[in-house]
Amino acid sequence: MSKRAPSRPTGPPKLSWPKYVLAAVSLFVVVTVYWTLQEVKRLQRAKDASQDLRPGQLPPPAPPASPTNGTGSSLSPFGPTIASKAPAPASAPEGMVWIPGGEFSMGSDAASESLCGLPGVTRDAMPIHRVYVDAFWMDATEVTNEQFEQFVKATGYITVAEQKPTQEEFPTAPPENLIAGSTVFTATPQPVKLDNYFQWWRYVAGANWRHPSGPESDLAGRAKYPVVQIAYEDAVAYAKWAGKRLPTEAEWEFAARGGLAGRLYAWGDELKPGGKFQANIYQGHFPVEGGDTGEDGFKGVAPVAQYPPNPYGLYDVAGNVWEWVSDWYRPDTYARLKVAGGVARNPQGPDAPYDPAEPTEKKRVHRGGSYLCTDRYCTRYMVGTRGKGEVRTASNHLGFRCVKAGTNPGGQN
Ligand SMILES: [Ca+2]
Repeated sequence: MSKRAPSRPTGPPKLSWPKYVLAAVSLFVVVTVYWTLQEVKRLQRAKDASQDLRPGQLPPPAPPASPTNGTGSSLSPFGPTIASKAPAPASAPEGMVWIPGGEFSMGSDAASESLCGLPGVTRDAMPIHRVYVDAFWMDATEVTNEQFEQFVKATGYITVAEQKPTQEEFPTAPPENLIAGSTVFTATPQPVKLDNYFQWWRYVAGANWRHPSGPESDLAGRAKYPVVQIAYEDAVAYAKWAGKRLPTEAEWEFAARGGLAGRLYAWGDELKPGGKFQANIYQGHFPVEGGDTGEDGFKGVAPVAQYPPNPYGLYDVAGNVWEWVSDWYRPDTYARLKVAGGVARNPQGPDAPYDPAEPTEKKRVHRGGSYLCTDRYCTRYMVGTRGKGEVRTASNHLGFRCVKAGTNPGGQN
């Protein structure tokens, strides 16, 4: 049997080059698309960065979280606190404690940011920068209802919340809506998304410092509670009458840190050392009705000085009620000081306010957080973080304390 001849191809000869051309074209298309996408992303990043640098915008996102051990080690952006060693004057004004002044690292870093359920709320307290403040006296507690009452009795002062709003101030409001009152926290019937605080704040006619939650509420049994429903000018008027003034933001933070450096809280890095709360804040589902469990001992506001003081003898620098300080608010204040470099000496805040979120509002800084602060929404009971508020807007979680210039016997700070 003869060997079978190999079969011949019956069709046209098979060519391999179109396959290679097709593969090359495909590869070219894939590479081009990938490069274009990368370029678009790069341009977007450059655009975002330039927006970050516009006046009034937040500083760029913080670097990765770093330990806040406060030792000035290379791991921490915080340097040591160098408090003045000059002795306090012999006699202290009643109810005030001596704050020695000195140099410290001010602000809040990424470690604080990571502890809040809402991203971004502590970004305006970045970056950490060095500050020096002179020595001064500071009220050991927030100003109480009985103290504010003495002022009102002596002067006949009428707070902003007690005054009928004017048409000039609210040109678009119908006249029937111009009623004296103030903002009051109102728990929501159901859980809500935490993206709009108007859901739990409402304007209540007749709310003022004598009636903190509205006309039905009063100050019975509340002499030692912090006065609330105080607008900025009310706090300034009280301070002037008392021969004092409001603290600057830098004075407030130096005092609240109590000589410690770079800690998350006024008392250290642990929220509940030994399982014990150190401040009146909020536990439970915020801001739902019945959500405040009062695990820290208080649902709502507490009398002053219910928790241990900080090393300088100050009570309630975290939680209970927010406190007005004298600086205008800008989110980029710290970024500007950092760029200026060196040590900022007795900084007084920016010359004018600007909040990109509400550009027409004139806001000053609030510090310390309140009984409504929770890790779900506002963790600003952390000592380096900041709040803000329109100067004529009061509320039932906002009060103040005062300071007084200190004169050192040795003339050294
Ligand atoms: Ca509480």
